Amino acid sequence: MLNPAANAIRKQVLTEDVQLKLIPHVNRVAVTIRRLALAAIYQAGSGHPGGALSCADLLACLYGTELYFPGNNPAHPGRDRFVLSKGHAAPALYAAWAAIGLARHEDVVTLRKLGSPMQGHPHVLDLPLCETSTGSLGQGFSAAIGMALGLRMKRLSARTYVMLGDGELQEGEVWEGAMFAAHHRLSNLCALIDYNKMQSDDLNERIMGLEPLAEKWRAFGWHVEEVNGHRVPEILDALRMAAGVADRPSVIIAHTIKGKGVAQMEGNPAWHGSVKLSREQIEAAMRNLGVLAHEMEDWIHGRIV
Ligand SMILES: Cc1ncc(C[n+]2csc(CCOP(=O)(O)OP(=O)(O)O)c2C)c(N)n1
Ligand SMILES: [Mg+2]
Repeated sequence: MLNPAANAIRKQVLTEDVQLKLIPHVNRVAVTIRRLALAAIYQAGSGHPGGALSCADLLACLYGTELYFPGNNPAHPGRDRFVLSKGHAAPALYAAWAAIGLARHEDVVTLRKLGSPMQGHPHVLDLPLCETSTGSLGQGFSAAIGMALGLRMKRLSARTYVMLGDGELQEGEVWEGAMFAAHHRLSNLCALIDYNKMQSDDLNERIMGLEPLAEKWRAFGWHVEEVNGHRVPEILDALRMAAGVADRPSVIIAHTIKGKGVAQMEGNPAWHGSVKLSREQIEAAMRNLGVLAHEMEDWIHGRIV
């Protein structure tokens, strides 16, 4: 069921004026996420590039526009929550913070270094912007559901967003959470699935298939939107539709490409992680992402402000 405001909100996203301003902005955020996440993984000598690149456009939509921080204060109790349940994509999360000015680019490239708060998986005690530690697949989803319930109990209108990998959906915990959230009609909860069709070493369908995925979520009592996870207008539209659903949680199944944006990585499970990028590989990747020769050193060292 949609609440009456939903169509109005939807129209707002689709007006030409909003599209003209918002979409180029979100696309720029996505480019920064991809470049900076890869620079960080290169500098660390280890990390998960494939799943960081596949979720970059989703993160750009969330941090570029969707997440609401009252007074621009990301610590405000009334802030929207975001949980990266697929915590191994942490470099993309840190890069998203930097892309909108919540973190410094130069800090993102300290990824996985001794003493850095920006470790390979997000740590709640080290990172003020992190809502809960993640990395053990499935757990972030449960924590996010608890946050959504807590917000409702406190009568706060903030929303909770949580991103899961498709391989992560093989965790039994996810389906217990899905039942719980639907039972409690947590309409302030929106899950995004980075459906890149791959997990660690191979295609999901060769390990443990997920289809029919949309039907499964519907059967569990969720509102389902299905989008191309690299098309910003589609993602924004789905987020608005989800915000308008009043009686159940929503899930956005985002069809994505693992390694999106970098030719050598696209659709190749070898780039899941944990991989070390050579100098030639990072330069080729940066060129794919539109970095010009004279900008190369600055991007690789996180010197862009
Ligand atoms: C409980 C748990 N089991 C195993 C792992 C190791 N692991 C890290 S990433 C990954 C694959 C995840 O695949 P997917 O969710 O599809 O992530 P993406 O394709 O977005 O990188 C696995 C098995 C883990 N982090 N947590
Ligand atoms: Mg995957």
